[in-house]
Amino acid sequence: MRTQVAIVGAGPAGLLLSHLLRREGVDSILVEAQSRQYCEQRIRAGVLEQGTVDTINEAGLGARMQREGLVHHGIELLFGRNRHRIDMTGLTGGRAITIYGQHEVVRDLIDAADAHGHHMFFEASGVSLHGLAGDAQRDRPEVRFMHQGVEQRIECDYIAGCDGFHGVSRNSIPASVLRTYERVYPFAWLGILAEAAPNAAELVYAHHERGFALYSMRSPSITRLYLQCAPDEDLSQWSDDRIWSELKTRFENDGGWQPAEGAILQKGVTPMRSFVAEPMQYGRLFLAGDAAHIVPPTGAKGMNLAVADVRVLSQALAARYRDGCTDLLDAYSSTCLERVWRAEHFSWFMTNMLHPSADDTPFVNRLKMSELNYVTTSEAAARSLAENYVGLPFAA
Ligand code: RFL
Ligand code: PHB
Repeated sequence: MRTQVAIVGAGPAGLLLSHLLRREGVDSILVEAQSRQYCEQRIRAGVLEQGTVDTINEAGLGARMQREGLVHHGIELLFGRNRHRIDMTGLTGGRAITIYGQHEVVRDLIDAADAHGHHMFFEASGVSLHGLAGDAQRDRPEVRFMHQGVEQRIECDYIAGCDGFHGVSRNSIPASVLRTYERVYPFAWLGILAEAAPNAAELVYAHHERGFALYSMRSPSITRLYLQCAPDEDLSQWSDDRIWSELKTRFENDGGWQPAEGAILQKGVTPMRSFVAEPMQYGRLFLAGDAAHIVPPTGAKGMNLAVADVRVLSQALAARYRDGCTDLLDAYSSTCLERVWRAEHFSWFMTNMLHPSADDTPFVNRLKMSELNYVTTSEAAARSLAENYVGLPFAA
């Protein structure tokens, strides 16, 4: 097979890229290791920045998100038994976030890809990348894989590595070329999905001496909650009763609010990591999304960064095919990394501020409380948090 851009991975990055390229008249073929159903049901992120919502709408893919997404204008920080609201919309000149599950985004993107006749291979195994170095005389980029027992090869001009943190793309780049930066946190999140109608209007990020807790939601009937836990936490030790009791303790407040309880539909443990690989390009291979960078979920930035990357990449590829100009492609890595490092800092900042850690000295504990007091009492500090949380605007 032959195409202009071979895309590896059907997460938000790979799927959205295939749509943005089609709209620019650029052909692509997408290769995914998992089944379509698995991709559509994987429960992950839930917060879409304004710029992510705008990008999905501009691509003509936002109809269901506009109907079912929950628009939020603020978040709450709970500490010292008090709830403090950050008025994101008021502090950012009208920007907001939308609560809409990542699996719903993925479902919408796959449905639209079907409708437009995108060429996609699910359940591909043994995916490997070849001819990346970019010397057009010698190297022809190629993606090889097995599909339904048949060996397949896609010849292409460029490969988009959108295959997440554990994919093959980043590891196809010679180690001597890549520089990586990493922090692994000494805690994780135990996340649940509960059949309970949300009884708070906005997300609640709670700092408690027993650990962080987050109140989020997916729809008018489903709540999503997280508890800070150990990275090697044994889920079998967490009965439903123990989870609810711990959540109630961590959300304790003088107003008496408690998260509404319901049947627990799903439980899981998410490790917390910050990671960046630079540069995000090697020859004909461009990394996008979690393949190049990971943020801890406290800043709700992961999926939004994936969307921002493919927005830049689609514009750069469009310029290359439209007028042969590779300036934007050459600048891809440095353009993306600017936003990536801002999000890395914000996610690290939110994570540190909100999670007590066994390693913290009493001095560090006091600093965290001071930071929480500052962002909830100083308009300047609150505005900085709000501007990062709703997401910085895209360059024109
Ligand atoms: P994905 O979604 O991991 O997709 C990569 C795809 O590549 C496939 N793949 C391969 N395909 C072919 N060949 C191979 N060798 C392959 N290896 C892997 C995989 O099967 C998969 O389909 O990466 P992408 O597209 O870059 O998207 C990134 C986001 O998924 C991720 O950043 C977010 O989920 C992170 N995240 C959050 N981000 C937000 O923006 N807002 C949030 O509120 C938020 N909350 C979260 C989160 C992540 C969480 N977890 C579970 C890590 C909350 C949690 C709990
Ligand atoms: C979620 O709803 O899954 C969620 C919300 C906010 C975060 C992380 C995850 O910061």
